Amino acid sequence: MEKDDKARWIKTHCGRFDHGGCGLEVLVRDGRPASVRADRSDPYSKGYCCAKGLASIERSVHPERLTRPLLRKGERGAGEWEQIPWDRALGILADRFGQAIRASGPESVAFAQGAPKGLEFFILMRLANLLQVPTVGAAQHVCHMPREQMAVATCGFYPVPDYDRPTRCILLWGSDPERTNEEGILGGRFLDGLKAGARLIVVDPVRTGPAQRADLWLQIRPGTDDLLAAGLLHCIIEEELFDRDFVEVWTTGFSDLREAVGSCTPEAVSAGTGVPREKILEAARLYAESRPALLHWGNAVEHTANSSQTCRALVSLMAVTGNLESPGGNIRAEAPNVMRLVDLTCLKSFPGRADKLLNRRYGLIPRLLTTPNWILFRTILERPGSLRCLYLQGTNPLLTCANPQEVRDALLRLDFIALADIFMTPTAALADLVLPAATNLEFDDIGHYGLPHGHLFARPSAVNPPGEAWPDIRILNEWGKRMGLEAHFWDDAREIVEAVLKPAGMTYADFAAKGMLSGRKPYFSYREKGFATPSGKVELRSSLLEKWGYPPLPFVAPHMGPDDSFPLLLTSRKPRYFFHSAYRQIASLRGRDRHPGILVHPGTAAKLRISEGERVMLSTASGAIKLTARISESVHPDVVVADFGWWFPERSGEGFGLMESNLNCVIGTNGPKDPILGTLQLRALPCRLEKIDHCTK
Ligand SMILES: Nc1nc2c(c(=O)[nH]1)N[C@H]1C(S)=C(S)[C@@H](COP(=O)(O)OP(=O)(O)OC[C@H]3O[C@@H](n4cnc5c(=O)[nH]c(N)nc54)[C@H](O)[C@@H]3O)O[C@H]1N2
Ligand SMILES: Nc1nc2c(c(=O)[nH]1)N[C@H]1C(S)=C(S)[C@@H](COP(=O)(O)OP(=O)(O)OC[C@H]3O[C@@H](n4cnc5c(=O)[nH]c(N)nc54)[C@H](O)[C@@H]3O)O[C@H]1N2
Ligand code: SF4
Ligand SMILES: [Mo]
Repeated sequence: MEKDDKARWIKTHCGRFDHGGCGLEVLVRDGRPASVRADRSDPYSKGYCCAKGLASIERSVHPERLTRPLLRKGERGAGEWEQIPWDRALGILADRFGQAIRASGPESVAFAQGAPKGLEFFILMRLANLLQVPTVGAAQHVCHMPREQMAVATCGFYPVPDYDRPTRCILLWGSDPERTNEEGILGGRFLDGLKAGARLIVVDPVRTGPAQRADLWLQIRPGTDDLLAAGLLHCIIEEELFDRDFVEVWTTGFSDLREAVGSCTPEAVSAGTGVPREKILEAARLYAESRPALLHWGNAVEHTANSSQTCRALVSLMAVTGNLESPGGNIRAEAPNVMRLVDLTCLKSFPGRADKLLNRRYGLIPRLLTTPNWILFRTILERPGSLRCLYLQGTNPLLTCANPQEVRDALLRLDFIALADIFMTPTAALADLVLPAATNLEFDDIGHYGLPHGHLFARPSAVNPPGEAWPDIRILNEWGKRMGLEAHFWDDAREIVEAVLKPAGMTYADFAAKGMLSGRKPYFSYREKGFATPSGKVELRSSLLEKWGYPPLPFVAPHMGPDDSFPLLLTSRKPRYFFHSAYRQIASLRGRDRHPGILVHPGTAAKLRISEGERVMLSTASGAIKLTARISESVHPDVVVADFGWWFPERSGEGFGLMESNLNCVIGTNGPKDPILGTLQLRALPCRLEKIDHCTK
């Protein structure tokens, strides 16, 4: 879209720095972005905006942006590229994928998606489904699917914390909304809840910002969330603090649950989690006796090999305390009346899909849209030739998947790799075709589509994309038409947002003017309709899991403990100033966090003779990386907390230092996995920390 040349402020929403949601105003002068600020009039973010949002322009005009389609010239990874026009790039995409599909069937090609950024994931799913391609690799097994799938199996919906109504207690579990705005619940909303008087319980091994504000901070030993959740259930049941009326009328399997958590006494839980017995009792009482109370959960509960049952136990906590669908508790947020996900993704065009998922070979739940990316890469290695072409969209698996060596080996086995990104990355460097994508300032997009909070945010473009960069949805739209799917794609990709909004009876211009669209939040709707489970009740004992052959009750899995070789326990969290592996090249953000670090308790550091700022070697049974020691009282002496997602864009000549500080180098893919969702053990790994000049490797 050509922009006029008057200076004007354009209202839009932040995106691609986390799940997004803050209202931004962008000053555009002569078609160029000149300034960005928080939109104080935004009803959701109310003027809240972080350093990343303020770097939106810096990202858009960054000199290292990819601006032309690039075709590999030399060896894979040699960094020699030929700039080619879009017409040729699309021709290559269509030929390579078309040939593979004709010769070996749609199962011989795959797509992969990173954390969804806007509508592009759903258009990618649409293309996959129309082509009957079952394999779309993604991180969902470690990001939202444990919570979502287990909640839906248990109570028929995904219970989101209700910050719209006053709440008396917030139980913040494994999330730090001040750093991450997990799922787009802005940290500001959490802080508003506290200001309005809610008591706060934080379950986190790190003394985070919220932990410092908390009435009760449970400094949990990493990876023992299943035990703590079972322990709270035990106390609430044994002390009869549960909501008796709700439990009697609206749940099944209460006595089975009681039995399942029977051995999780405060003493046993204290021994396993490291949380003092008194604090466990206090937390159980505070959460159960404050009505309403909300449980605000995060990604950390999805990073162990027992993620499903941990999430089941947490939903059970919401249920037995009567907080489901209760104002100020955990509620069901309906999506606004826009095009439904099944329609946008053309899910019904691919009837046998679930049976064709690679997930079946690993016995995973038959309800996932995507394939855990470790299964995708393992299949390439273990069944040579079965997968030939891969299209990666907004993902950098060499940094974000466990065992990057395995990822690299798998990528190199493929006949053809195409990838869309906004910057050159270590993964893009191995591709045959690299496509330049646009950022949210550069095209009209819809934020939070498909997220469970029931809000959509308008992200109208402020400027044109640099050079020949295209929005992902345009790339997919044009590619789809070249695959013979003209009937299912649009003449112009700009029609996509109009089509999505049509059921709401509005145009994109109307939506952009409104800024935000919210669905209904019906409280206590189960009283009329029951819960959307086979029994119509909250299934504390899950009949669906039982039917699919999994344990129907939450249980506590064995926890990996430190040993003589690996005496410490490693965990991690998301980077405050970056999005996973992205944006280390943005100067204003890099200036705030220059080097990959690891939090170490002063006592531990003293024992190891490690000082602040010193480079150290972190080793696990799977590998070793170098990090900078950050000595901090915020962690337990037995625990270290490493930064995630690090590579060095400034070192393109030496492979970006890919394996040097990449957290996933110390995380393996051979260990235990969650049997229902395939979650890898990303946290709570036994490890060792050494001075670099002392280390044995
Ligand atoms: N060890 C460990 N591993 C983890 C996690 C962890 O906590 N620990 N977290 C997991 C989680 S929750 C997730 S969601 C995944 C994330 O995994 P990925 O999504 O692979 O992570 P990113 O590094 O954000 O990769 C996104 C890439 O998208 C590019 N990008 C940004 N915007 C756009 C766009 O609009 N279009 C295109 N085409 N590209 C764009 C960025 O430049 C970046 O290179 O990682 C998972 N892996
Ligand atoms: N700045 C920024 N924001 C982001 C992202 C980003 O990369 N950067 N990524 C986005 C994405 S895709 C996601 S999924 C979300 C995730 O956002 P969050 O849900 O906030 O997840 P994390 O930051 O991974 O971890 C949250 C907290 O878990 C704690 N923790 C670590 N191990 C354990 C444990 O074993 N048990 C418990 N109870 N807590 C533990 C950490 O100390 C941290 O405070 O963030 C989104 N927002
Ligand atoms: S908090 Fe998230 S949505 Fe808000 S400005 Fe920062 S990155 Fe953007
Ligand atoms: Mo995520």
